Amino acid sequence: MSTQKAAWFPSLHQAGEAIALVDGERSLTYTELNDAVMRVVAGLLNGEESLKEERVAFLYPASFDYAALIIGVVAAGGIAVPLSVHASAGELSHCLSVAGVRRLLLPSEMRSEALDGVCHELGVEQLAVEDLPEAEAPSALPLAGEQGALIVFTSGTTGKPKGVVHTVASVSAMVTSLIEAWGWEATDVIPLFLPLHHVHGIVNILLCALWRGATVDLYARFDAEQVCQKVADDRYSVFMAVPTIYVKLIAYLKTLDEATRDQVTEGFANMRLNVSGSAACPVPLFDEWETLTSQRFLERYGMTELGMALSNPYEGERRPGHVGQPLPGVVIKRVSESGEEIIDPATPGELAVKSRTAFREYWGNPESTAKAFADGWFLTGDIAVIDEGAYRILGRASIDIIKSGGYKLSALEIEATLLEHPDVSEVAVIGVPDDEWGEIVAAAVVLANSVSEDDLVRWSRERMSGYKVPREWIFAEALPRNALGKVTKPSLSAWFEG
Ligand code: MCA
Ligand code: AMP
Repeated sequence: MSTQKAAWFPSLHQAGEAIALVDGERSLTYTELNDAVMRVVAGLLNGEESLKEERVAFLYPASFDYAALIIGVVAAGGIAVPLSVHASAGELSHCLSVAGVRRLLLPSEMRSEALDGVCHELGVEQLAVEDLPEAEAPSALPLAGEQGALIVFTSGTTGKPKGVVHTVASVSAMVTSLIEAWGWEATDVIPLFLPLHHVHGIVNILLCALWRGATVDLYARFDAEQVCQKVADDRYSVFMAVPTIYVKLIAYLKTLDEATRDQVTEGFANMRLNVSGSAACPVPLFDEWETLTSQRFLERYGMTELGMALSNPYEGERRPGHVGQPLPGVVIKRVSESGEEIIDPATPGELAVKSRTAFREYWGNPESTAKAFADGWFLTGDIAVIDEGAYRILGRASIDIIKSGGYKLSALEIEATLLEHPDVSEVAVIGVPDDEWGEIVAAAVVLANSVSEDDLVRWSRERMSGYKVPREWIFAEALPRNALGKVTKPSLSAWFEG
């Protein structure tokens, strides 16, 4: 047992024999988690005193190793770069090179010829957690608040995904503010089936639960049947998901016989909290969930760069279609296109935010970092009004940002990839409304040579994550353009409606 503790993570000192993580039949206590974290710390440092913001990437599914890495890399003074297990080799190459990664930790089953090629080209060493050298952890692990802790990638309206750098202070603030606002207790048990390369899964679920000494059940992916069995057993006290998952849960519940369905809905009813976020929760979904489970969603609004900014109250009125009020420590104003503050609550304005949870920079991209702020206010690109004291998100300022199943996707990034196809001469990508996914990706394509939709899909899947590949395609002679030659995307929506 290690006597060393990771200074920034209080539960590792306190929670002892309580269960931190459950993975199928196996469980890990906090003492064991601390040991695993300390092995990672010692192995990565291998005699050095600090990783000095080395970006250590990892490609692990939800697992004990993932948890030890995300805490251990930070405790050792490094920046944790959790990568998507669904990403293509090209997407991983972009992330590794933007973040300047030298070491990538991954289990052997995640290795591939394509990734070997990428790592060889970039000079990235690949190793598994068990390959880390056995070494002595240093006696002290001091951390400064402004030190980088985490890089998560986010799509923007320009170019490829940017690496959002959170610091020890901003991650700690995200976690402690949610623990306080949503009443986390050490007795809480939560399922984790969201991807572990985004803030929702990483911070709101994994880090909040572990920081507080609660228990997390790990799932390789979302599987309604698996999760609902545990819900029916009253295993969980807290549930957090994106709206698409609640839509899928309702569809699954409808397939069950009445007695089984009652057990599951009772399991949800018995929880202390159901949270919906990452995308707008439609009011009919809010109402249907309440009718089925008696749970009124706590809907909140967040962003990779900010963590959570707005939240309906844990105690008090939770209003459907609204995202509540600023969390403690978050200051929000709404601005017009010319940057002036909008005072009238009913006039739509872009949300501009100051918060101790805000990111430090886009890694290696001072230009984008500077553009993201106006006088110290982070510009979210989301348009909102205030209805009787509660914020309501109307949509995004840019048509080029798509939200599908809670994933934020850049239309421009998808277009740029499709244009690499030798038979594609023009392409425009938009999000079209969809009851299950919020929006789905749709592409209008002008071909230089004939190619089938199936071939284009197959080709795309090798180059982008499955969730970025367009679900709807229209092949046209030309795209609608304005006098300046720019594609008029709003008019494209009508094509897909047809
Ligand atoms: C999967 N597919 C998708 C998506 N996800 N297509 C479009 N949009 C998606 N989001 C594809 C799969 O590749 C699959 O294709 C097909 O859809 C059907 O898969 P299915 O089994 O039905 O779906 P799934 O694989 O179970 O995924 C659905 C999901 C997933 C569980 C809802 O999309 C998901 O985990 N979303 C959450 C994303 C998230 O955590 N976002 C947070 C970022 P095929 O079978 O043909 O391969 S936002 C954030 O962090 C901020 C701070 C915030 O506010 O929270
Ligand atoms: P990401 O950049 O992936 O972290 O996604 C953040 C974006 O998700 C925000 O800028 C919003 O557009 C959207 N979002 C998150 N939560 C909500 C919500 N409750 N309602 C509407 N949009 C949301």
